[in-house]
Amino acid sequence: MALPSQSEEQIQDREFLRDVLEGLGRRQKALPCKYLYDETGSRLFERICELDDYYLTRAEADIFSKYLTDMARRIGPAALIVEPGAGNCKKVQQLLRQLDSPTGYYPIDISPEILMAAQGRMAAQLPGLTIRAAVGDFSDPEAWTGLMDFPACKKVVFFPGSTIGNFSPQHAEDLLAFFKSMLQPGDGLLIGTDLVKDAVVLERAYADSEHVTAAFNKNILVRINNELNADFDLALFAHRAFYHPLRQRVEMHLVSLKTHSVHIAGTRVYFEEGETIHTENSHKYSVAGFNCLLGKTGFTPVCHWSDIQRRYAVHYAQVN
Ligand code: AVI
Repeated sequence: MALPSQSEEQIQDREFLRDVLEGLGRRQKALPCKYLYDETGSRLFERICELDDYYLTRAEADIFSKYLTDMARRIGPAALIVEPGAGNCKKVQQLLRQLDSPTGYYPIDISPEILMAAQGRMAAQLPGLTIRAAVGDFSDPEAWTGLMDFPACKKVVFFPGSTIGNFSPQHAEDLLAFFKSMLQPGDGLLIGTDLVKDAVVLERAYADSEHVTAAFNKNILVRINNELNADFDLALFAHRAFYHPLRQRVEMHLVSLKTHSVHIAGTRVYFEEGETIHTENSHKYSVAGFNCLLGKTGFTPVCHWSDIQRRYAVHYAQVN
């Protein structure tokens, strides 16, 4: 097999290369799930959200439609909504419309393009609402400094989509504790979690019959090929997703279908037949388990709303 022409020095995204080589150098090969989301990955994820098998998005939307008035009542008047990882800011709109005289909206996202486009759309759709977008990593205190431009008021962190599930339990605890550190007593957290359920339902959601999740998972290899001058043969990897009941999480892997090697910016990486690259965890919570996590991080669980089939929950918690 010919060595790729582009050497390590010519790669633009050094951090991506470092993370990939470090992850693929481990005994259990792994890649950070944040790399699933380039432009193609984000588009594939949007398609996943529309799949019948991926019930999470619909269950959450049903909960919001049904209990919006109650949520707005719990939050109360003149609140400032902060949305870490806001993306296209779509989900928050019906909440902002329902709230009594919201003080403003503060979306935080790493992508300036997506955020600016969303800010423009929202300004047109919700005239009169003060929006101040912050470009940055939402786990960095720097991204939250713009909150000081708003008058003192109740703040509510809005974190939908079961995004918290993609963090390990320890990182989820650290992230919630960080959110809490950015808030004051009486401020709130409105957060979505996927609930523990039957493994068959969970596995269908992450190994859908239309193979969109498989394409989403394999896209990480396409990205490594394109950006890190690698020669992954996609036909030699299969998508696998399974529920791990003890860890209460769905794991996503790419399985090597035969023993072979791959070059990444001049470094050779070996794969045994059946060896996997672990690409994502999606943790599932019971309501009691999530309340326990909230309690550990300085939040008091106030209430939660669930769909009829109890597949998903939206929790409201307050800072002690
Ligand atoms: C973004 N996140 C909440 C999704 C999830 O369900 O864990 C990502 C995803 N991965 C495969 N399908 C969806």
